[in-house]
Amino acid sequence: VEASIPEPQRAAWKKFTPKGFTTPEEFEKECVRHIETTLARSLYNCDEFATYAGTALAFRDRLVLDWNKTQQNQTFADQKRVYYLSLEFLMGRALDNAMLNVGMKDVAAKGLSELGFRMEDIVSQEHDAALGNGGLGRLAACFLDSLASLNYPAWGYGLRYRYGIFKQEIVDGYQVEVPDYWLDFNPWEFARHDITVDIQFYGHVSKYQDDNGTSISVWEGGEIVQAVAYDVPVPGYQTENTNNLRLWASKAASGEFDFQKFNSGEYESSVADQQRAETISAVLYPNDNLERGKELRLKQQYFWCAASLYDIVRRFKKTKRSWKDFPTQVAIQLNDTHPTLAIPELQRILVDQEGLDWEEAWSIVSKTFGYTNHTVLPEALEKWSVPLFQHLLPRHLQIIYDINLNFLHYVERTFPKDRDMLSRVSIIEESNPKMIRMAFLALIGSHKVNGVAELHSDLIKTTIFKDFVKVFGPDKFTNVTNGITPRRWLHQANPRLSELIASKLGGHEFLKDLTLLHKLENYVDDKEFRKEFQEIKYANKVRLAKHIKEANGVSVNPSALFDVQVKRIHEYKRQQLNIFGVIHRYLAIKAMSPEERKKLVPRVSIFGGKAAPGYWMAKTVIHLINQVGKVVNNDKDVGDALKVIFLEDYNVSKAEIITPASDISEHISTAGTEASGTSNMKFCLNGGLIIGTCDGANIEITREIGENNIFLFGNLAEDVEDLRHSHLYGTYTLDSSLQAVFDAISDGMFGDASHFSALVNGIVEHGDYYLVSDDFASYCKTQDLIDEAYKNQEEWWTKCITTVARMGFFSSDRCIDEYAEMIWNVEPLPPKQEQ
Ligand code: GPV
Repeated sequence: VEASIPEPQRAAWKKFTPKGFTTPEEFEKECVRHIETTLARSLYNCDEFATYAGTALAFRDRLVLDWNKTQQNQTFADQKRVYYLSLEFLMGRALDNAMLNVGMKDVAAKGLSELGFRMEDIVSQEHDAALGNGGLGRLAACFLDSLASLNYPAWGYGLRYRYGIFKQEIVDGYQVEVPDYWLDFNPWEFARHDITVDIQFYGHVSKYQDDNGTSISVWEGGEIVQAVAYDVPVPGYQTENTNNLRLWASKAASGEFDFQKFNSGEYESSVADQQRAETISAVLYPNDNLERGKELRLKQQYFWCAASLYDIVRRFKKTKRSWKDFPTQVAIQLNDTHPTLAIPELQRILVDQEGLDWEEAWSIVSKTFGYTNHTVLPEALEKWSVPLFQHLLPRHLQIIYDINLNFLHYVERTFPKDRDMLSRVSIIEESNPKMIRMAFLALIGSHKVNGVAELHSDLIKTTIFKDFVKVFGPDKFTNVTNGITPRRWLHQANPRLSELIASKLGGHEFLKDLTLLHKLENYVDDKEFRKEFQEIKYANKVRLAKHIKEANGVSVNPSALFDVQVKRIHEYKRQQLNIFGVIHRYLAIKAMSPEERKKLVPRVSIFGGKAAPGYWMAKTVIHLINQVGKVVNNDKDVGDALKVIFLEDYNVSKAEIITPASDISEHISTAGTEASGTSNMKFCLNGGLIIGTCDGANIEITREIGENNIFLFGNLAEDVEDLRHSHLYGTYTLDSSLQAVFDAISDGMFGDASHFSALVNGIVEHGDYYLVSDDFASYCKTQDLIDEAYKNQEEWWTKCITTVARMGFFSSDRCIDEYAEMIWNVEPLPPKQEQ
């Protein structure tokens, strides 16, 4: 690689390469310099936001220096890199993370206080980067943190949405969506106006003969949109290694400005055309575990895949290696099926543009990709209609047909007796219109397919991908159980617990090797340790109570049992089961004497989460929760015994306040529906217990922490199908306590009952698909067990501490090491030591 500054001049250059700050004074100098120059503010108009901005810019400078060195090191090292393609990166705030990762938070806190500000106030000025819906997007963010912290040469590729996930407001108990314009001030990105890719859409395919008489396909006509790169530095923890997250923004291609229109006075409509190009990356689709087949979404997917692959191929070509080396230099991981178009796109580049023959190209393609599946829910499996696809991406449709043809020929040869097999495994579903099954394409074009927890990885092999296990053999399928980064979800969200653990384990090494937590088992009976552990939980609850008071105007008792369910609102996640349980509890309280009520364990039921804007049932659940809260929280008979809170606009930064403050959190999906869940891991790591079904990662959490430390209930995945059948065709009666809850709702106890009839009828009349009634009795019984367990405080805290000690397995570092070894075959690249 050629340096742009000639050797004789490099000394001058190096002399002035910034070194960054190390003391509070040096930090203050940088912070104030940015406030006064970069931001053009002064002593007289510097508020908390400007101070946040100055602090962020000072740390950004530091990250950029590390980022530059890392990228140079990766280029010189010339070893295999990982590319993580995800339509969602739910990053949250960056400043706190950056300060902790470079080990300078204390320095900055001292500097800020000398300037007259408190760290907490400054950190909370930052707008969340919310380019994701829920678990899938947050997993991608945890993975970036681990990849950087473990020194893997890795890039993330995504879209730079102008609007992230909407902001949720609760108005009269209903969800209202407000656009999240987050780019007013974003110091964490670097616009690379010189790194652009032209992306083609529409048009047609022509066939030509080349000089040797072979026919070549050329995609012609249509329109061009330009992709512009925006780079976000991703710092590792206690390492100089700083990786890159490249996000693409769309704009009108240069030369696309319509001078015809301009000259004929249609200037405004010409500008409108420009804006149309920008809509591709304008907004994140707000659906979680649901696919809706919109053309603009397909455009987003192709735009992002094509830009990313162009970039990856361009970088590979600089190495001057032969194409057969591509899979030894490049690993691309597909985060769900959203980036599946990268498969036909790479095949197109190799065949149409680089002139490889089909077989050679396909062998490269199918060694390069790995595909992670995140759901078995049928409504979430992506399918694109063939006519739409034909219109937007005509050449890719041909390529997919050829991939399918070759694949089906192989299947036919291998299973000559099973005639139905072909239609079952075909990438094309023979419906009207025909549909392209993206999960099948992703699977066929990848060398490994993984699920995200053991149960889920088993389920994909027996349900949606059953036939493919026969075709490819079981070794193509594997499991990588999800994990979370302990840096954000322990050290940053719960600094006091992190320090307590460090004081016992002799330092913060556990943040890099979370299995070291097991040593905490030595302190389970340590009086002093237990006391501090409890005090920390209590302080975290006080902090959340303060937030609830400010946000909801309701006073909650920090000594009550905090029962939390925060996640996207979805029928399969069963917030309805939780709120029906709350109503059941309320009815029981109302039936008690004042003496009996005094003996109860006071409880605060806390909910949070967004509903997709078009998901009426989910919105009804939010409305019901708020209506129940209104009644319960104002009922003098109830007092502290029960409070019901819906926290508005649940997001990553709120999760950092909520997670450390729970006593019990709820992970109660119908068995077999939640692929993994990751917040279950976050709550346990912060010393909260969980109530859950035998689903997703709950099962492995139980195995790790022991079944005495978790409250499991409900039917098993293996029984779900039969139960559903019995609802529809068998003899079946509704659970009687649930009937009492429904009676209270229809009596109008929580307002106009007609508002909730669809919710109730889904269970009573339409087959109770999510088995709320089947699990209700065991859910309520388990909630009673929790009350009993909480009364025995000594045992309770033993459970909590033991849980933390046994959570080592669930670090996303373990996860990334597993991907690296089993799927990517990449090695870490430690930063070069400065000479
Ligand atoms: I597919 N997940 C998500 O957040 N959004 C989606 O569109 C799809 C999956 C989630 C799963 O629901 C969780 O169980 C899982 O823990 C998470 O992806 C990460 O794997």
